[in-house]
Amino acid sequence: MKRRDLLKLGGMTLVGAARLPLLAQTGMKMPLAAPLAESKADYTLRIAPVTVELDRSHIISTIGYNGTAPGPVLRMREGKPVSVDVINDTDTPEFVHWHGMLIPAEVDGTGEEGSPPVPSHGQRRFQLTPGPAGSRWYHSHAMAMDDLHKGSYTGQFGFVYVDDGNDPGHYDQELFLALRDWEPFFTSTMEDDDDDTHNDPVLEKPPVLNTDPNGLEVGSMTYSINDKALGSGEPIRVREGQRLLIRFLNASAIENRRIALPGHKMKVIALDGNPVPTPQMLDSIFLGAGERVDVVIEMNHPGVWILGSTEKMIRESGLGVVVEYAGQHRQPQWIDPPKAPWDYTIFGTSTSSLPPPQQTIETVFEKIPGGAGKFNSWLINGKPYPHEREFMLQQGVRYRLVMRNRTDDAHPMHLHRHLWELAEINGKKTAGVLKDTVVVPYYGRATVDFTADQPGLSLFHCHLQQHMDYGFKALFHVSEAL
Ligand SMILES: [Cu+2]
Repeated sequence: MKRRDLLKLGGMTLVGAARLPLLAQTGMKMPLAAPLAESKADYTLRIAPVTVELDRSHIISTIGYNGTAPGPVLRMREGKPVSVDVINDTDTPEFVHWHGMLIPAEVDGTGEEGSPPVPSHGQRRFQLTPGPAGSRWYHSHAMAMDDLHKGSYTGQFGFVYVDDGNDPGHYDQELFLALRDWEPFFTSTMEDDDDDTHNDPVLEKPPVLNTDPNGLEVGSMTYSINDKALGSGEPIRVREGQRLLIRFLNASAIENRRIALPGHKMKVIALDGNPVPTPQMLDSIFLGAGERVDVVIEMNHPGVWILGSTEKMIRESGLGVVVEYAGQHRQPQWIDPPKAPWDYTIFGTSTSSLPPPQQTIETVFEKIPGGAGKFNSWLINGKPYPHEREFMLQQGVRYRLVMRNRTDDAHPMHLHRHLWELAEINGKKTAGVLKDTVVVPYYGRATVDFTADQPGLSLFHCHLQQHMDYGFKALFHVSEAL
């Protein structure tokens, strides 16, 4: 049976009359005692309006999964096929994307790749084999354009942890913390300092800059970690001597973030869910939209602390959580960490254990200020989406992807259904760091290597929703090996 048939089987409406012909078609044997209509999926996600109580005086209304935002942490076993029923109680078709999973386009949850939508007031069953192991996540992949109540602006996000059964368990508590902003609005003054700064040479700065006025961008003034603003909800309660494993996710549709826990170092052990060759002890970590960072923290500095954004305004507007040692009662403390540029290459090694790339794909990113009327538009290689059959790849071939960012923003770039290995960031070489998203520094360059091992369409895009919606995406066509 082909994957496509499985999906058809899974995605069909649960009406008895429609069932039998499909089963006959696929040749699948189904015991009469357990008709599919009554078989329960391993997981169910219900998309519906939810309220999120950020704090007692601030309750927002959005769309979420299973009555909450973020949705439940789904734990799956690597390589063990699962079924997921997605029920859509809203008025618009939806896509549930499994970010970081190496799965067929049919179940990847991306309209551009041809994944079928979950119809409004309908449902669809997805069957997928989770992998690779590590911190993955699921979120809406619907287009939003100028509707800030759609796609990744809503509360449709949650963690999936794919377990390989080999967790050595060297920690006392495991926490899943998603960084979020809420109530987005259009603005012409993005006054945040989301740590886009770097001291590297600006290799891709154009000799002549486009000085046309910028279009409106998306901003926020309301933040949380998971569903609570700083100061509301329960603190993270710890004891001296404990080890905390925190899996961070930047689930923002809008911005990159820097996070610190004063008085403590964070040992970065995995990026985008994949263990790094060279773990590092750091004062703060940086996450582009869509990225995950796993850290281990030794609780060796008793007190009451704020774990949160290094930007005062954002932290005080909710992006933080109190960490309280047993027996300590005082005002939560914040101390600014030393400034340090984020450098992916320190987590790497000198030589790759993977085969060298055979071909190079060159990409250049540009912004057209006001190119989409009120908003900016974004070009890859001089063109907005779609790039008619521009990126034709062959299954099994290892590619080097060069991303040249000729804009004044840092862009978190993501390639669906593939894992890439960082090769070079702003001229600094590295190897062994496996990721699915990478922040390409402003006027900078990132180079990654990946094997085109998933046939079909794979979407390559900026993970900021507005950038993606206004042109910053392309399809890689991977032709099946003969
Ligand atoms: Cu972008």
